[in-house]
Amino acid sequence: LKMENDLRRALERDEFYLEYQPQVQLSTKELVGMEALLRWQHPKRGLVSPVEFIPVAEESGLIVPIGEWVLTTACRQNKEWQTAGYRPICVSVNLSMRQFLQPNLAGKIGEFLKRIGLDPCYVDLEITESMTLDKEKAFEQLKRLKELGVFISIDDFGTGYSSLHYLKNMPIDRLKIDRSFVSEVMEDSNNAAIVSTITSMAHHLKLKVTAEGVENEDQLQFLRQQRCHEAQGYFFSKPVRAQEFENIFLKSA
Ligand code: G
Ligand code: G
Ligand code: MN
Ligand code: NA
Repeated sequence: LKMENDLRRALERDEFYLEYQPQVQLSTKELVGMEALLRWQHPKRGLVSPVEFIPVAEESGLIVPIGEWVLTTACRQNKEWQTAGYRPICVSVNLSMRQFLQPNLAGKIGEFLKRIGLDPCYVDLEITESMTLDKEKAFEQLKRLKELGVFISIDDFGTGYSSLHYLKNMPIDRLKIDRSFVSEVMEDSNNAAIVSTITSMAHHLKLKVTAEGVENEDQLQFLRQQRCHEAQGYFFSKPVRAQEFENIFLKSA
């Protein structure tokens, strides 16, 4: 309850900020995207992990205004960088369950993007497998978002409820292989088999596939051999603040 009250004030007190983590195309080593990750600088507790506060925000409904802040801030930032003349890249934003199930989500996002002048093709919405449990609702939401022209990714793929049926039928664009499979891919042959199978399946289904949590060159090499499209992880960079992202990744791209 204490955290809930603190969260309630965090938006107006400007305690949130975003970090960005690069996403790299493996065939060209080109920067193609960035994932926006929410950070909360609590005045007394210091930096609080989203793992701690997102569930509280979700439970209380505060995730809706907080998620809206994340989405609008990340999209404005992306537009700002395009206006500054950097080569356009896509920004990935994590959606929570409540946000995803909001009526007229696509309408609101569409209006906002039009207002700031950002092409929807530079926005990627990350949802998790569990959000598609209610198949009909999820299908309707995804259909509207796809009509809008944004990109849809399944985050943490392989850790949740994944029926092959929904992969075949849901209008999605990309699978993000969960980092638990990538992390030991060189040591654990089961992980190697899982990564290889997900990548191959993505190719057959004409989906993009991104590996998360890439931390070393060996993993990268393995992923290239599997023809995985993109990668993200500490090997390239941890998530960093906007200014640092611009200095390190945009100015050199
Ligand atoms: O960046 P970090 O490893 O601390 O993130 C931990 C978890 O919090 C991840 O599962 C990530 O998806 C989630 N997360 C980070 N930012 C957001 C956000 O803006 N919205 C939601 N719903 N989840 C987020
Ligand atoms: O669930 P989601 O994929 O949104 O989580 C992203 C989180 O994973 C981020 O909070 C980020 O801090 C973390 N992360 C990103 N790259 C790596 C990595 O290479 N290794 C580990 N252990 N965590 C990572
Ligand atoms: Mn994510
Ligand atoms: Na993940």
